[in-house]
Amino acid sequence: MKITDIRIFVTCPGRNFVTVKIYTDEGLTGVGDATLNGRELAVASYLKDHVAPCLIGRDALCSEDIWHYLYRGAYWRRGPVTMASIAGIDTALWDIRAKAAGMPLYQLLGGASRDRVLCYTHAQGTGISEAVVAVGARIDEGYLAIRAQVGIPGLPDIYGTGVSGLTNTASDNATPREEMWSTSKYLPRIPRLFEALRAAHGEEVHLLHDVHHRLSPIEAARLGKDLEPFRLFWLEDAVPAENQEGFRVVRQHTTTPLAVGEVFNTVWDAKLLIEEQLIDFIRTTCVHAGGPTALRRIMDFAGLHHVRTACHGAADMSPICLGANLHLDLWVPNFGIQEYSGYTEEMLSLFPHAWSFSGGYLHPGEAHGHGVDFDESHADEYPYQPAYLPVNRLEDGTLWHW
Ligand code: KDG
Ligand code: MG
Repeated sequence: MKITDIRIFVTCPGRNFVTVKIYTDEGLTGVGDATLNGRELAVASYLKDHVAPCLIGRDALCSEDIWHYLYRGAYWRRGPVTMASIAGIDTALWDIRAKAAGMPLYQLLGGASRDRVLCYTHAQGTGISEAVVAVGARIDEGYLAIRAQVGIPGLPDIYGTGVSGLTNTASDNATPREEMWSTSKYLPRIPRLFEALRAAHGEEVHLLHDVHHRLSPIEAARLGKDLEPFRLFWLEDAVPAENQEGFRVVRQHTTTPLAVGEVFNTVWDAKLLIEEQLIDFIRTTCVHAGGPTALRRIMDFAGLHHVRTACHGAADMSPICLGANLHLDLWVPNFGIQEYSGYTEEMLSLFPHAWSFSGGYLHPGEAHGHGVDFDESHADEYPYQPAYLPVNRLEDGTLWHW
């Protein structure tokens, strides 16, 4: 089955998505997500100018060889642009393989290890009482696991509490919005949030929190310790993740479970974290970690070391990424949880999908392939819009981790 064409679409149905579509001489097509929030056009150029021309005429069923051709063949390995590009191609090729086999992708991976996939969603508030109400509303919608974020008095809107990070942020002037950060204001606030959440909603609901890489190891250790009475499902991205050794300090001091890895591109970024069992959940996801070929290797490696999976699933990865993740989630023996922050109707109309949500769980559906399509006939209605993630500064102006 020969690859006859590869087209790259950058569309903005509310936020920018990069979509790869591969066509074959047997009429089968496959789609993959290659979105890299804030750097979409770099990935689109990498794919259009450097990848697609080298793949025309190759066997669409040789996805393993094509993966290594793109990874080793570039000489310049790893990095978010390269790995999102490889992911777009690899996800589309797995879609084609599963359609050719006449089965949903999870069946090719080894079949279902569970009936359904536990997911978590987001809830937030500017104040603690608002966050308590927001978590309650999510519980009423059927969610069993909820990530809670809250604003900090004295700071304007911070990560996870308002529009930041969830929508395009710079369509007006195409420069990143600036936020403000204070660790000393943040640290005492978060235990109060979870104390209020447990008091209002009881012990059963799974509660999660995302630090978004902002603390030093010893500060993260302190926060983990302070949160122990509230039994979090996890504390996410407690320290900047490129400092793998930093997790040793956090781990020594707290029994709060730790999750990390949404910014990782390969298993090398998490090798020490996994081998030393410094984390409980690995957050690598299809689009940023090189597609199903690479992600399932990371998942297996994590399984050997008692680390569970927790694919990143914010809305800045397209519905194709979520669809592909769900097949891996249904199969992987060491599954933990799947992030699911939802999509607008407009987004879903461009990406018809077979997955479903019910009672706090997702299922990828039984459509052949990964079950998510791309309606290219409407692509022109959603042109790319310049947009960036925010940047973050301390109160004195020092640039900080966002
Ligand atoms: O593009 C960045 C977002 O995907 C990220 O900020 C979301 O941290 C995030 C999460 O846990 O979903
Ligand atoms: Mg996160």
